[in-house]
Amino acid sequence: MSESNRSKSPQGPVFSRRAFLGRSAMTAAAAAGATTVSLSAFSPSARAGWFDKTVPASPHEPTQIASFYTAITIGSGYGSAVTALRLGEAGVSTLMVEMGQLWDQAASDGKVHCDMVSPDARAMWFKDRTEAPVANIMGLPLVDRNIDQYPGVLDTLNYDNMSVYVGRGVGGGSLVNGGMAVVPKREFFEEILPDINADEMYDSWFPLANRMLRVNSVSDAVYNSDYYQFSRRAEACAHKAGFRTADVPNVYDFEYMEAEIAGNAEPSATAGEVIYGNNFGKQSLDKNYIPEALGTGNVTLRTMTRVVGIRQDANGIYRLNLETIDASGSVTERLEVSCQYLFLGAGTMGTTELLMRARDTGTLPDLSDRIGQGWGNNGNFMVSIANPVWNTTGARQSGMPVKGIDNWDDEDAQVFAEIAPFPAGIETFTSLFLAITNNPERGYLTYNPDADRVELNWRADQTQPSFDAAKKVFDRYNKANYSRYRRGLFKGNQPYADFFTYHPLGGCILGEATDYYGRLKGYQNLYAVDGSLLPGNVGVNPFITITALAERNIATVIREDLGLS
Ligand code: FAE
Repeated sequence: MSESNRSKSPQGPVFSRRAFLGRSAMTAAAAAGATTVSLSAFSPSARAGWFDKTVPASPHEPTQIASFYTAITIGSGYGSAVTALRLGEAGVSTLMVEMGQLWDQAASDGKVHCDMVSPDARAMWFKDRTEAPVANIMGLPLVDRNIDQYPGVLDTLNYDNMSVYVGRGVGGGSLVNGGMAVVPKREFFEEILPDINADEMYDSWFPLANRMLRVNSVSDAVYNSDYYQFSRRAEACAHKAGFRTADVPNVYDFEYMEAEIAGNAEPSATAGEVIYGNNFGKQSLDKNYIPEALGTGNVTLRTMTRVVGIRQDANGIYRLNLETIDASGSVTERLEVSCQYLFLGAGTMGTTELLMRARDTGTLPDLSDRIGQGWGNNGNFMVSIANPVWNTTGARQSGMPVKGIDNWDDEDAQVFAEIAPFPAGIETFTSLFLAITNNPERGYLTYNPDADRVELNWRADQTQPSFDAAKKVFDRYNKANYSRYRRGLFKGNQPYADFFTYHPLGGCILGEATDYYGRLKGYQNLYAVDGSLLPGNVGVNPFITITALAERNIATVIREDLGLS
């Protein structure tokens, strides 16, 4: 863990007057759009469940946009949010296009997001049933629920042998993630990206990302509360087995969590809220970068609008086809918008899909044949452990992990296993780990013209290196603690989950499909800015690296390509 990640409290003021203006701009745009519960909330499907179902808010009507902007950023996750802010600060008229909604309106239960215990339509992006990563409690399928289709906050892209979880809405993955904000070990960063100046990254860009995202660490008072018994227990067991543990910083505000625990603030992380969004406490991008960007007065946000096609005119101008949808998913408007500089921040899967579609259908035929290559799952591998009865883990658990077993320096079993909560509301004697392993296996994406989407080519046996490494660590853990592997939590009844990832990376790798600043080969003024740039595996949770690289890249692009400072 790097020193810069150890700070106990967020450094420096990042809530500027500009962010305040930006937040007001978001609210004003929203107010101009729709009422909180509009007609579609009275649709037959909503009425059918009138007495027993929460009625979600109707998404805001999208803001009107012009036909040309100097720059467009696609998506509103980490890469896009950083890019939009820095372009806005440089005075560049910029449009940010996001397919999901702005999550700031309460549903009929008074809350913006639902929790994990009783999820509803708000949970998932147009699905009939939730798809929680831990689907069962002790073998019983008690976790997932049938839900109404709605533009919810979490999406699963299901491919053969691998499901990819992604966030949908203003803020992208920051809305649904566990907030773990980890700077990679420098040695590993230098190994995977040898051509990026590591001094610059570690002296400037990682600290900037930490500061902007308000990364902080758990306080002793919070860590010693009931809500982290699960973590203290697993740490003690890890130490007994001879492993080191490390702090895992987070963007969840631990002062807020302390107030939650004391009963002085609305509970969020302590009330089973994470993967379907947090109502309070989490510093997601809609609380920092995005309002800052809108507050510059140069950035416009268009929600519920998906970019479906990209082409280039002879004069170099990019033309984008957009589709706007409503709460039912029906297309309400099709429009075209153009720009001089185009930044793709639609996430690893979204950016790669847009580029492969453009290359393979001939609208941007000169894109590199490296696009779609080098996809990795960041070595994600979940493990569940059954503790002996004297090792209780607690009925009350905070949703934000704060510690991990750090076995990365062991060449035979390179594992960083974060101690994850299992907030079932009862004592389960279960410890859960999200292990990040050094899996060198890579998949690739192909564009399927019939389905008009990309397919992930990933064989089931490609998770074997993760399995082998994790097994070495947890066999030793179990032996020292009289614990054993716990079945009954994951699909397939294995004590581990290797069939999904929260961390899809690659597809437009720096230095392969792009230059070392994300400029896509074959075209000018066309950039990838998100997780697709990273080579499949960063050894830790990726959003700090995505943010820091986006900061580094856009600083150079603004200076060199736009001739601004
Ligand atoms: P991302 O955040 O995925 O944003 C892309 C955005 O583009 C989304 O809002 C999309 O809706 C939008 N989009 C996609 N296609 C289009 C289109 N065609 N037109 C318009 N908009 C589009 O991109 N990482 C950590 O570092 N720590 C964690 O604790 C952690 N926990 C996670 C837990 C979960 C459940 C999940 C799903 C992810 C987690 N991650 C975590 C991963 C992290 O959130 C992810 O790496 C970043 O969000 C990726 O950032 P990007 O900028 O690449």
